[in-house]
Amino acid sequence: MRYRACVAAALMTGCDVAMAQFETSSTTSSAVASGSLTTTIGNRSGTEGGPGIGTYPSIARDARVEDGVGTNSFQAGASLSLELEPMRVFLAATADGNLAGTEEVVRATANGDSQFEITFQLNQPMSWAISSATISTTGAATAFLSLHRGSTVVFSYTSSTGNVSGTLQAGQYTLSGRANVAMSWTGTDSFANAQVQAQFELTGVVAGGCTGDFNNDAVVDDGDFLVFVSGYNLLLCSDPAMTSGCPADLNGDGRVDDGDFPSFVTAYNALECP
Ligand SMILES: [Ca+2]
Ligand SMILES: [Ca+2]
Repeated sequence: MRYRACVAAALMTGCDVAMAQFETSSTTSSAVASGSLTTTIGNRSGTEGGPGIGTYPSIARDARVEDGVGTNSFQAGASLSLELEPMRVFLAATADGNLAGTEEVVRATANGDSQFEITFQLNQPMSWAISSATISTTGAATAFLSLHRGSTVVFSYTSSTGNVSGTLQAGQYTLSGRANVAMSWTGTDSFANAQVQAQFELTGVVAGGCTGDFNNDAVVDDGDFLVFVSGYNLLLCSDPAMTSGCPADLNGDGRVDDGDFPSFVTAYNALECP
């Protein structure tokens, strides 16, 4: 009842303490830039960067290297910014690289890598939303933004997306993203860029929801049992026919099997959500 009371209270007064998710999340991140030149008239190389610096609510890191020999040059950059609020994350990861040279270049590279993982726990079903996400690449680059529960993919974007939203069952989740460029000299000047920018938000406790209440009607009954049986028969969360988000995988191991059954039976026997 504590969370449902909290939702009602949040409409009037805010209820960050009980609903906060990202204050207790764990975060790993890094931004690293490196580049090198090997030419007939001299060599250069450089590396900068490392783990994202900071703690909740702000984590940031910028790295940039550039150097040259004669008319040849390399530039590489990586930038990371995470701003965490109790229920919201503003994230930005970018990487870029630039190689310019002449036939004197024997070998050249430019690498930028910015990445993060935010792991958080939901003790009750919650809804999420991304108001917009810019995910783009140019040249030899990759970028993604994804959310996993165990081995189950909730979403994984590799290009820009508009407004998207959904619901999450209770469990542990990892929000991750990466912007990466990895360039090698190909005989012509080249440029690459990758960026991931988005606002990810937990928008509230799903009304009446609890573990095993897949249709969010505040009871765990035969309506939910059908969802569980459907998932159980398919087994793998990766099965294209599985209900989106694989809600019946209650322990988050990517399968709906006997490991999930005891949790469901307990909720089914209790019938009403706490
Ligand atoms: Ca239900
Ligand atoms: Ca499972």
